[in-house]
Amino acid sequence: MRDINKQTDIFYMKKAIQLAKKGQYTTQSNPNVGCIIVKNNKIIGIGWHIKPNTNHAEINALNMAGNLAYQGTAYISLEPCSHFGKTPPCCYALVQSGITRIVISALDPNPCISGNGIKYLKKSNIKITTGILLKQSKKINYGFFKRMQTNIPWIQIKMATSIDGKIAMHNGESKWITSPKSIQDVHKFRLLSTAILSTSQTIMIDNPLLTARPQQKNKMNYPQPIRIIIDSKNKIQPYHKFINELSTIWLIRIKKDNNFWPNHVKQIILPPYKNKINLIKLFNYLGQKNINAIWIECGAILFSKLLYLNIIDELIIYIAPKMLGHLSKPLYIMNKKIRLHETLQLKFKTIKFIGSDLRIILTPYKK
Ligand code: AOF
Ligand code: ZN
Repeated sequence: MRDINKQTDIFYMKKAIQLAKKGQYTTQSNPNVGCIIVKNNKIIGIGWHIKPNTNHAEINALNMAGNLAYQGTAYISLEPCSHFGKTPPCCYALVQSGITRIVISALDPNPCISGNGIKYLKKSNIKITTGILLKQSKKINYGFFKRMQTNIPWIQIKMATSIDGKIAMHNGESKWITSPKSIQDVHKFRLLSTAILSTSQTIMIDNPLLTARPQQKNKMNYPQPIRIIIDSKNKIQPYHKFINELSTIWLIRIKKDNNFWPNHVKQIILPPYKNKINLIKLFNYLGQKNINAIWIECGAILFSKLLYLNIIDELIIYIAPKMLGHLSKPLYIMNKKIRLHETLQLKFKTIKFIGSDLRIILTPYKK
């Protein structure tokens, strides 16, 4: 009997997680949450969180279920909130609806909720089951969980290389090492991120727009990630091509310049370390600004520094079946000769063909 109940819980929780995913391009910096209300084996309410400042998933599902929710069961992919944020607590609405059982996947890592939602519901005599499909519900909120637990965003870095690990020719030429299919794949990742981070060096060399440009028409109107440029020497000027795109830009600098910048461009001043931006302080700052997930596209210098700092969560490496030769530019730069036992250790996570290229996702081997 217990097993049958568990199968039923998994069945509905899967649906709640699918609903949660509908918000994956729009909920930043809130989590993706889905909710299903069931009574007598029938779904009577569904809801998901669409974007900040709007109803949470549970409220949308309760609104749909109306009075039928009485004595029903709610399946929610994240612990219902117990706080007055931009919206009132979902726990109160759930108790008022007369729901008698709530199945929750993950506890909310938000310190002002974590466990308090469940405590409140239990006190109100609601039966609680937790931990159903925990891995899946965390996976759709990797950025939110990491930021809430560490105050630092989830950090992904993308590089494109040849089979011999080179990222540009000796003269800097690098467009395009990988195929159009890989480039399209990158746009999907960009769209899922809260921010895209790069450097003024990359802007000077590649002149990119750093916007997310998915091919599918239904995704074209989703909010654009914030573009963050590390620019410690104030090299970025109002005439650079990417400034013409109107999505938000943050120039991370040591001091402001006196240029007249359009409204979507903000200069952010951070304390320097040896005349450069202190990267640890930068990521802490971005966490404080509620940035859940950062997608980095940069050159070998920043890539190597971030690996050295052991601050990256995932490396996404596109490998083209090309040989650029030993005079071209390497992926990883070190300022000293090292022995084999001193090398940086990574772990393979996934590998996939993207057109004629390979996409390898790796994680650093954290000690
Ligand atoms: C839920 N259901 O659908 C979501 C929750 O500022 P607010 O009021 O929107 O609250 C945001 C916080 O609420 C967010 O940090 C997270 O802890 C939780 N999100 N909770 O019960 C939802 N999106
Ligand atoms: Zn809520």
